[in-house]
Amino acid sequence: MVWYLSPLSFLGKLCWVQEAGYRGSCQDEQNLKADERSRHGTVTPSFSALTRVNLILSNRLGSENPSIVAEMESGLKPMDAEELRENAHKMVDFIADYYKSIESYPVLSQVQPGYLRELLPDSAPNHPESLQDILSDVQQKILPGVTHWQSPDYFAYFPSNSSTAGFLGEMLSAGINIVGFSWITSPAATELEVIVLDWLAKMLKLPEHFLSHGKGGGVIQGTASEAVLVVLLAARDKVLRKLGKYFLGKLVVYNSDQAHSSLKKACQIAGIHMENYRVLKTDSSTSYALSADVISEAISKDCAAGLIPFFLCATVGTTSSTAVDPLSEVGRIAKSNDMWFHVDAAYAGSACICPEYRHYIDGVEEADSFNMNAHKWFLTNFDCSTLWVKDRSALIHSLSTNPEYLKNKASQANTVVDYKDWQIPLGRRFRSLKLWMVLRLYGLQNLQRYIRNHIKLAELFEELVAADSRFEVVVPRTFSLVCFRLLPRPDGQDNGYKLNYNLMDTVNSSGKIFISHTVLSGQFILRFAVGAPLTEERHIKAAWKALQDQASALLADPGNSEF
Ligand SMILES: *Cc1c(COP(=O)(O)O)cnc(C)c1O
Ligand SMILES: *[C@@H]1O[C@H](CO)[C@@H](O)[C@H](O)[C@H]1NC(C)=O
Ligand SMILES: CC(=O)N[C@H]1CO[C@H](CO)[C@@H](O)[C@@H]1O
Repeated sequence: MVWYLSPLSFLGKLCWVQEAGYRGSCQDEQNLKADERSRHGTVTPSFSALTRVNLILSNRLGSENPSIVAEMESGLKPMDAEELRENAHKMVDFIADYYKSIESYPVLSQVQPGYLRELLPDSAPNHPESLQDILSDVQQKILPGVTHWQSPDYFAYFPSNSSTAGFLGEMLSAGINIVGFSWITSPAATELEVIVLDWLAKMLKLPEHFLSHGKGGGVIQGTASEAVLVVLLAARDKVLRKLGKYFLGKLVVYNSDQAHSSLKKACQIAGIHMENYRVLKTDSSTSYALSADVISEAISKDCAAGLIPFFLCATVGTTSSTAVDPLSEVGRIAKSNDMWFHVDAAYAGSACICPEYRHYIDGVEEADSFNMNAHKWFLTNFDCSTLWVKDRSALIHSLSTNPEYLKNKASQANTVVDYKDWQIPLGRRFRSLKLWMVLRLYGLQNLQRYIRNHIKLAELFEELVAADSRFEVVVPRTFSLVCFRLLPRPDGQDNGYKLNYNLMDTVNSSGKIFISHTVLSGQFILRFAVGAPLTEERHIKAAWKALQDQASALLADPGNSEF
């Protein structure tokens, strides 16, 4: 087995990770583009964008440089240290320039579906092209199709705040490029992950049983979706080992109507029958948190019908409105029914490193597993989702394999962690490096300050909304997300649905800011999530002004009188 790294794929990775940009003047590029298009037509759709960037890079690099062309003719030299140094410096400049000018781009990409096929040739070039040309293409053709998640005017979904530390860790990981499935494939990768997850667990004051010295431990998954899938599999197999595999059709999973769709997908993958996937109702009386009575009632009903409740997922910081399920109560119900209790704190978990927000995960002691996305609100570049389990053997039981070709002394002796047995894929990246960088380069106090600052900015936005009687804040703000809406006219027909949809649509398509929406109790709600890396007070104020101006225009338009 050979895993292969070239400077070209390394550059493509840097570029991809950070949605890199390049400020170049490329007058001739336009002509070249038209020329190429007429010669080549459109691109084959089946390449992934990343593969394409790498392919373009590997084919173009060197057309300016005769020695590289000669090398390629006599046999490719894909990892030359000096070439890497030179080109990686250029790439870093390119990315730094992107961050410097990020505010000049429309936040939400303004392209139409299929735009890129028009711009790229339909097959890969035969001869190398230059890095300069490719970076020009990134500027001219790729960046217009990028939605700028790191822009200070980005307020949609949840943030994905990158940082210099996260970036450097990602860069180092791409540079070393190990595939760390077993301890032996790079002991440092496994051991650093164990240590860093223990550090983070202590910062969150997670219960001792999640730490590596006991029966539990932490692992980095790619996403919260993978995290919930692996624990669902562990829980499923644990109960089926007890009851027998024919009981699969009787297993019931519970979450609230505010929980993330990833659990539903996990059920589909894990073979849980969809009619046994329970979506429990929440409403404004609990600010959209699960209520213990609703859960108990659903469980009793299922038990009476001969079904087997086995998995209960609570959310701390729901995706719609950052509702917080009451973990202690929910956990006690799970325990008394012998169910696996999973806590999804993908977004809000980060805030719990601050003592004043830690109480939101009180009750996590009851949990069998706990998940938080460091790539959302913890300055760690995507992807890095941290998962802790109370009993790692359940996970390993479900996910381990032991083929001959992977056998080695350390694994056989059972003295090491082999993370391949804690996740779906075999191969895994050295992701702990970036989390380690973030923790070391910033330190706990700065990270706390950073969370508090975002929450303060969200508070400011909430105050601005509350001070304008045309608007309302829909649910109390808990973290850095504000849910609000423009109030409909009293005689409006659709309870403000169209009015608010149009408000979102016009501000988004202006390119000035990017917000998203949700629906709560049938109401169309606007979501304003603070947390992009460069957001400051002035961006909040400007965003609010854009929203107010648009609202005034919409309300003044006689065509909107039915709202
Ligand atoms: C974002 C989010 C997820 C899904 O995250 P991925 O890492 O993209 O799978 C799951 N749950 C909650 C509460 C989230 O906010
Ligand atoms: C924001 O507005 C855009 C452009 O009008 C629209 O296509 C998009 O659906 C909106 N974004 C979200 C997240 O709903
Ligand atoms: C390094 C980086 O980009 N992180 C930023 C994340 O967001 C906060 C608050 O807006 C900034 O202060 C950080 O600099």
